[in-house]
Amino acid sequence: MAIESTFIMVKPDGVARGLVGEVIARFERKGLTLEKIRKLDIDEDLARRHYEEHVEKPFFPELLDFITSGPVVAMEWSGESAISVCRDLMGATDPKKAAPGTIRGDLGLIVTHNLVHGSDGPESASRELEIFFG
Ligand code: D4T
Repeated sequence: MAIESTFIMVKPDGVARGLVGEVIARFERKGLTLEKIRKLDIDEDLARRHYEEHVEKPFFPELLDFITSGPVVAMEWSGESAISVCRDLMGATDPKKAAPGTIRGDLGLIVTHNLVHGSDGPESASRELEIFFG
């Protein structure tokens, strides 16, 4: 048994579309446990810290505009292999390519507006949980 904690965020498109409950329900039905949750606005400083590995990428300006465009819902989820299980439930980064049955595959279309973020490994999980929950 490897119980992990991971950072999950419903992005501004998911909050604006009223899909917070849908996302939470999918993780809950899988058997994961919601540990912490908060709604907040992301400012430019926080966006640059959270997306530090993407700051130099060509898509960063668009990502920055989007992630600061409205409130997000930040969460900590725990459970057996929670990091990879959450990534699997979310689906591929580009919703056009994400498998049906996943959050992005069922509910998204455009890569920038891909509804959710989930930590991609144990180091990013602890870094991101520290940024959003201290
Ligand atoms: P996040 O970090 O949001 O969970 O997404 P992923 O882990 O699945 O994907 P990522 O880090 O490669 O991308 C981060 C974020 O940038 C947006 N993005 C990505 C974008 O707007 N245009 C692009 O071309 C790419 C590759 C979507 C997710």
